[in-house]
Amino acid sequence: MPVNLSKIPTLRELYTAAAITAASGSTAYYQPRESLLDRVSLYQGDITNLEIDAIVNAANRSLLGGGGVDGAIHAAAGPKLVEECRTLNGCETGDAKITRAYELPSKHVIHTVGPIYSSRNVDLKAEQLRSCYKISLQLAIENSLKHVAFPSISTGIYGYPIEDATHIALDMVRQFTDEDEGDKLERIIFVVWSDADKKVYEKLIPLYFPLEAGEVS
Ligand code: AR6
Repeated sequence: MPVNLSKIPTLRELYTAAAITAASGSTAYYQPRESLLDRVSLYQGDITNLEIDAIVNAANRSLLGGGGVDGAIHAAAGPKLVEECRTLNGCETGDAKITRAYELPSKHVIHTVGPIYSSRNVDLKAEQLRSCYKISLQLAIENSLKHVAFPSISTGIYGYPIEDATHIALDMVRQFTDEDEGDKLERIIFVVWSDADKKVYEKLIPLYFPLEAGEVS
């Protein structure tokens, strides 16, 4: 069942509904930026249903499909997706490549390869995960796409701790949207699957996308 952009709640809507509770001003990591509340979303559900410009796939280096969200995307897109992926010659960890989306309701799939987590080399893993978000956003802009939805990259089969990964995802997206080219993106959607992951995003979002002081939460 395709889900249209108008059905995906923005942060402003979530704050208003008290699904997200504002952090007090002093604890937020960034200044409030009013316009971002309408341009960033948190959505719980199946990313393959989103009827938007691009969904991001948490792929592996072969780009030829796998389990988790990757399996769901390939199953819903149909066999032409893997045919196009075969022409791409794989993808390095931290990089991203774009394809059409075939039978999916979205227009494109951005395939990125997150790091396989290990507690050794944490700095490298974090840098690779940041790069997944950054390069995916850059690819969207290069292709004149206005909406991008991210699953929680690397936090399933690849084992990245959800809180650490969520800080990275929110921080990278906030930094990117604060840069000039970030203004070209009309909607960035964080997609969560489990209730536990949703709670982590709800807790951390106010640190990166705070309300103006005095705004009702
Ligand atoms: N919609 C949204 N999120 C989903 C969906 C879905 N349909 N299905 C799962 N998730 P994972 P990774 C969530 O394991 O850790 C594959 O085999 C899931 O709950 O899909 O980056 C690839 O080929 C979790 O929060 O990706 C690679 O080999 C998040 O998506 C490897 O897994 C990411 O979990 C990549 O592992």
